[in-house]
Amino acid sequence: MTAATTVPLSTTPQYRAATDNPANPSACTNFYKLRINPSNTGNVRGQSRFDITDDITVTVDPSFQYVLANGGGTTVVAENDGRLRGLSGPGVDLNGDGDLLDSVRLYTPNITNTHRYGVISSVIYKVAEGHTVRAA
Ligand SMILES: [Ca+2]
Ligand SMILES: [Ca+2]
Repeated sequence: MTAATTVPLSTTPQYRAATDNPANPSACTNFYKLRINPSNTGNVRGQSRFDITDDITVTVDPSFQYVLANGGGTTVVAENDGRLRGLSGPGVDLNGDGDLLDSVRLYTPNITNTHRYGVISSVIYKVAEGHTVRAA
């Protein structure tokens, strides 16, 4: 009879590759705080109408939309990646374990800032009493 050999779960290839293993840099990608997308949004609209003649009316409706938004996102970065080394540095020990050999998932959100201008205008022509044509 031989003694059973126990292999720690954390050393099996299946566990190291598991998506719920925090030591796996490709894991934990569904953590909701990495996907938040707050947004500051503002909209301003104007309305104007010009009666050019008794039969012709022009409308001009300008608008402006401002959006500053965060799309969330992550990137797995090696501790000796060029973005961390700079021109001549060795890198950064991101996980604090004393070496520069690891890859760590970093929060790398994408930011968008949009200024959207718009104008909607039309010309309304009264062909006859009760009949109008509008081109917008
Ligand atoms: Ca390290
Ligand atoms: Ca290490």
